[in-house]
Amino acid sequence: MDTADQLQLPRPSSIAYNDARRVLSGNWTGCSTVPSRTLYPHQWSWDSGFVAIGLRHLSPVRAQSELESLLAAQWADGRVPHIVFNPAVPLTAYFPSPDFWRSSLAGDRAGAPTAVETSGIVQPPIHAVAAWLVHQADPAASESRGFLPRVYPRLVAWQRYLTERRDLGGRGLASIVHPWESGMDNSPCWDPPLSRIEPAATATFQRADLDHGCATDRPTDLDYGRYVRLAERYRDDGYADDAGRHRFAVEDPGFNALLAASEHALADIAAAIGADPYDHQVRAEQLTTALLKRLWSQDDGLFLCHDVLAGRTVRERSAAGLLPLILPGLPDEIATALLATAAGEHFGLDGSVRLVPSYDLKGHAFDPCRYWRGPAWFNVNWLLERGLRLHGAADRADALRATLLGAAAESGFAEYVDPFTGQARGSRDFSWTAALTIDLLAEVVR
Ligand code: 2M8
Repeated sequence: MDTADQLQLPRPSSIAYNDARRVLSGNWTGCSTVPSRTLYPHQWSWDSGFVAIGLRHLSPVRAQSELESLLAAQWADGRVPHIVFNPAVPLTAYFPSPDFWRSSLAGDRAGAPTAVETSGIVQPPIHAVAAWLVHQADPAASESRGFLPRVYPRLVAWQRYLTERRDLGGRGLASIVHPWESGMDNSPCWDPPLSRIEPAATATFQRADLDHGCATDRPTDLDYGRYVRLAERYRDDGYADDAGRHRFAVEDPGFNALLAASEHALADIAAAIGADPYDHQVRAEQLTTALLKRLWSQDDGLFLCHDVLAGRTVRERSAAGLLPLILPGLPDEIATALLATAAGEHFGLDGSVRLVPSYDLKGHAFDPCRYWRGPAWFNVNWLLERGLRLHGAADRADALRATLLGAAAESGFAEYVDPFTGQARGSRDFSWTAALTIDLLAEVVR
């Protein structure tokens, strides 16, 4: 494997670029990247997708390794776990630790690997999109290592797990079974379904996040108790996904938009390696149609979550509801309505915020500091930047790109920022913030 000082590909000369590169070098473990050396000292699933998208400009081999090390921990049922644990990291460094998830034992029937410990839940499926972008950055490097033929079967199995095992509502969409599966862990969208979960007593677990983060930026103990209870139940049920077993099942538009985008990417990958792209194209269309039919709210001009177990729409506006903008197959009137919503009073892209908040600026639960309840996140804004460009809003995309780059560098590559001021929140030297900075700068130079 190449070493940190080999991140030497030709690059735009900019202080931000070099600083971002330093963050990624510092967070590299030898085969993958930790999101943060302090708060998140293992490998996270969708983080690795975003990191690979940035790394492809620095070292295509390292970008490939980022994705392949994650996919090596895939379960036999196809799920790609949300955390792959590094055995060299002390158990107390992060909670819930491997001895909580007990994947190799509790996940036995679901086909958890035995060579590595992982969590048992998943995260949004950005991976096929990332693999295709990594390939495109240097097709020769990709072909010489057989990258696409190696990852394609694993990516297909991962997508099939989601479309087949996780269609818990039978409505053609994947459900998340834990708030952490959305990646937007503490969103107010989870409050109604979470309120039905009896929290684990705080005395029964020891949070590690508060050792590194400010309590006002992080979820409350009550929310944590509910996260823990849900994860325990899933684990004690052998991580089974059969009908009727889950206590939390929500169709999230952000998660499903990435699922559909990844089917488009799988179609591209299939065509590139001589496989048949047809099934992927059909699935991408079916997922887009299901998103429109099931989750679109004409009144809100936004996609909304659906609480499968309660059979109800969750009436909260989250940035996840804007993410279907990344899909090429959206009808024009839907894309136009989404662009208007992004620019309007709830998300402020008309200039009232620096970056799009994770949650409704006018919402009852809005908090500019607390984790996924208002702050702006760089991966969400990066996805929106692409969506704006895809749907003809190039000026807005350019402006968002400029603010993203400014806020990332000024905040010390923060995990998230206050959407109005850009003030840093959460951890600093955060990997996807650095990686997506590199990606945006590299794209400007092209
Ligand atoms: C956050 O989630 C983890 C649990 O997975 C945590 O709070 O401990 C989220 O922001 C998630 O989206 C992200 O992937 C993870 C690591 O950066 O941190």
